[in-house]
Amino acid sequence: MRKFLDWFRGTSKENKIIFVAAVLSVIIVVGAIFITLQEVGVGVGVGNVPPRILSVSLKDTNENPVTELDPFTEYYLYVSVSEDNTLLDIEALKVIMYSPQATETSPDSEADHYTFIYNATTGSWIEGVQDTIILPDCVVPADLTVASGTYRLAFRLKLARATSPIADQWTLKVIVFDDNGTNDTYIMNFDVGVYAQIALSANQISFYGKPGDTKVPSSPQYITVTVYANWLWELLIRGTNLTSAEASIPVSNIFIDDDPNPTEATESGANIQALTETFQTALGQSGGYANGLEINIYFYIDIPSPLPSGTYTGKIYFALSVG
Ligand SMILES: [Ca+2]
Ligand SMILES: [Ca+2]
Ligand SMILES: [Ca+2]
Repeated sequence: MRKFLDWFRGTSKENKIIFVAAVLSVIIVVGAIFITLQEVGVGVGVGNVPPRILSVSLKDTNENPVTELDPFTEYYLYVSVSEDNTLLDIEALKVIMYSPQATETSPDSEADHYTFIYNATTGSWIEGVQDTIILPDCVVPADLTVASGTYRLAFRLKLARATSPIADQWTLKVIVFDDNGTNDTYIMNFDVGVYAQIALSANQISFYGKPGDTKVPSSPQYITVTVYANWLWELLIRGTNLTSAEASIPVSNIFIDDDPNPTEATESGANIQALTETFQTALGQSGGYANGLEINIYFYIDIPSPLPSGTYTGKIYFALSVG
């Protein structure tokens, strides 16, 4: 130490300045503050610090945290960010959500992959799947001159594939980019709840015939059942007896088929099937994820004999069993 001090005292002013500058250089590395000595003046530059994601949370519109999202329902994704170069340095937020059937880089699709981007330069939100961002409910920090803030993405999934916490889940990845080419990433998981819906092409069919007629086709000849389901599904059907003031036709006289020929020698597809008063699977129709799958169901009736003339009415119910 003494040797060092002796050397310090004995050096010229010029050498001392260089020595001090060298000490400041050490501080530069630690504090990331660049200080340069230029003859008599001192210049100061501020370096970039990467943004940092402090927290990410999924909430419903009542602000309750959620771990399972229902399709076609609005949710909020909160992303809290700190940025020592102030929020003005934040360039973009990218949010990617993908199912276990996809990867981060898969193309966007209603079933498996959603991308949301906030572009801070233009102040715009961009959605990869149409009609998924709920713009009026998105929020960005009002003051960008501070070191931290929270962004809120308001969004809805469409017919996203259902998952369960005991199997594979959806992945949610948030990446925050600053204007200096650095970023921070946050990954979490969530589930998508089961969703099922069917639509019928008509809400009424009719038959016309006389006692003893068999396999009389309906008008319209078939009903198209459109299936929307994000999980394993089964199409169910049941009916009621058709009744008039004087008599009734048993529900088992009504038949369904998946082709327009009820009497062919070699049945195609599913076999013609009599309806019952309790739900049963319709023509073996079942499957996995279905987004608008159309199933045509042809109807026929055997008209008993003898039977009083008149109008007989009843109901046929369709249901989707999911799970
Ligand atoms: Ca920065
Ligand atoms: Ca047939
Ligand atoms: Ca058939």
